[in-house]
Amino acid sequence: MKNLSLFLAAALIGACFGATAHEGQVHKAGPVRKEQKPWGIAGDAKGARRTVELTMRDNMRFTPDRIEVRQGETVKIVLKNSGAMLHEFVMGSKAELDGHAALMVKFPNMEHDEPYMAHVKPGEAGAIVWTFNRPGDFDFACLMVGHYQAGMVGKIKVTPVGTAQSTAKARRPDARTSAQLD
Ligand SMILES: [Cu+2]
Repeated sequence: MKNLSLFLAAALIGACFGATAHEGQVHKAGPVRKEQKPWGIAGDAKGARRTVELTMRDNMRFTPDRIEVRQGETVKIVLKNSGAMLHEFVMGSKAELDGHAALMVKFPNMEHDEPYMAHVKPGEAGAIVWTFNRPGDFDFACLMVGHYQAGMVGKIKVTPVGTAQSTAKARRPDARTSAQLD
């Protein structure tokens, strides 16, 4: 029964995401797998050089509500639930989160789990390790029914490697290594 509902949920998410996903991307029902997403890919804990801690509260806010990383960084994201209700952390594009949130409204008990999500019970903490290997502006949200709609969302900025270098150059115009890069 559990397997069936998991399969059903995965199929629904696949069907939903399929509409907004990049062409050629295949969504399969099944166990958690490492899959390249526009906002990165599941990382290995031993590759994480940095830990970012977010707190989720019943006022429907994440603190902080912004994550900034450099392209290529593997980050351990620790999610603390300081509220009295279940919260979750789901990364994605705005379009995918919108679609997923709408599905949650239709199927509030839908089970969903992917490496870029964490579901955290009140008073507990969860963690995910993620490699931000693609630059861009992405979103994260709690998709529990009512929470997303109440604005329980945040932003992720992944700075491209090239931009990070030119920023460093601008700060240290006379540095030898910068000159060599030119
Ligand atoms: Cu929430």
